[in-house]
Amino acid sequence: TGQPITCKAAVAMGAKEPLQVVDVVVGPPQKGEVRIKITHTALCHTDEFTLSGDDPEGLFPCILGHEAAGIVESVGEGVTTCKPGDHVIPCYQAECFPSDREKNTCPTCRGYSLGKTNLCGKVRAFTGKGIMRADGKPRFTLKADGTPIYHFMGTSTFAEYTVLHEESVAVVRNDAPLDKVCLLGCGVSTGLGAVWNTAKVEEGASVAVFGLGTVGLAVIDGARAAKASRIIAVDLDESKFERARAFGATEFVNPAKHDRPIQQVLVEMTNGGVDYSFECIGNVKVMRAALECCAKGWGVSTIIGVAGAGQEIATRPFQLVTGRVWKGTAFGGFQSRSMVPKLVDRYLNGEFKVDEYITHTLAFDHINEAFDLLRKGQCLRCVMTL
Ligand code: NAD
Ligand code: DAO
Ligand code: ZN
Repeated sequence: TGQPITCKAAVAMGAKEPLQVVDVVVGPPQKGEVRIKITHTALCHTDEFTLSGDDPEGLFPCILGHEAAGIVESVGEGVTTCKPGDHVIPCYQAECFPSDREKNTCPTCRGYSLGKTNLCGKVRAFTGKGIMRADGKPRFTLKADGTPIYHFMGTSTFAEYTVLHEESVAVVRNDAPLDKVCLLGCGVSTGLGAVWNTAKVEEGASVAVFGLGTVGLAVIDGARAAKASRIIAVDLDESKFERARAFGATEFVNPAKHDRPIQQVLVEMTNGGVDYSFECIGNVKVMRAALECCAKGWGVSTIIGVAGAGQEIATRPFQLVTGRVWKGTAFGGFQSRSMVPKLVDRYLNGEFKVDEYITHTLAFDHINEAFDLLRKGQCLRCVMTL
């Protein structure tokens, strides 16, 4: 079997500390594992959330990163769905194999669950603890003193080489530009899928989108592709409106410019409420507004934003009694390994945007600057080259 590889990784030594770009040793892939040369990685709020120390599942030292692309370097025993040289997108939401569903060997997926959810739990017990299934250990150690370094979300893409469970690897076509399709590993796919899979927006529908970052813009682009008739973009930062228009938004609302609740403003604008709304911020008060701006009888509100640990949502139950529906989505409801390659095809077909989210590019050793850009809210996606 393979040899350990010494390479650079950005290690989070502790909460709130800047990442340290240092030498790490990446063990060979064991049974059911894949070692990947990461070529490009972006970062997103979940990396920052864990680094901030607020993530109850956060472990240190760890290697963060979950929105990336790369090339398979080697595979462990028994791996059949990818081979060295394959271009891949790591998937933080894993997907078990059809044989698992048939034989009931996945702890969460059953034959009958197909199509009901993408939340496969095949490797969740390990990825949540930052370790690998084969031996319960991480594959990373610090070169300097051999300290074990935990994995993150089953992906750990802030490293030149990483090791994933086979269930977390989506193989994509070799002509896809890895510096762009890395974004399909999280935010863009999430927004598109929320519209297409979770809410199932239909032609002619009215849509309200709260928060115009990468996720909200992807919702707008997905709603445009679904031929929504009105796409109302909501953000406190009006500098976001121009880009939202380019993505397909038709109307723009700044809640701070109104002296009454934003849900009331939207209900008036739409003569009774929107057909679909999406919360793309992670603010529990906005989640309430997003539900309550929906049409009585059928309006569907989808929560995408991730709120801080311990926060709770509230509304009057009468909102649901009178037919509004509250939903949520993780990775846009896409079955990751099987659907991400199809998303790559559709992107290359020109069906939705990807390149337009990349507002910054940096070399990997400038990763702490990328975190600063994210914290300042000036950047949609910053793609780093390894
Ligand atoms: P972002 O920070 O780039 O965008 C958030 C936007 O919301 C900003 O434009 C900001 O100005 C705006 N905003 C903030 N407070 C507001 C308010 N009170 N009213 C109106 N607008 C407000 O974030 P992003 O990368 O687009 O991610 C959005 C959320 O989606 C995050 O919480 C992220 O963790 C989550 N997310 C969820 C999934 C999932 O699978 N469910 C996947 C990826 C990201
Ligand atoms: O617990 O079974 C589970 C699924 C956990 C993954 C859910 C992720 C949702 C939010 C991710 C934020 C962006 C990376
Ligand atoms: Zn499963």
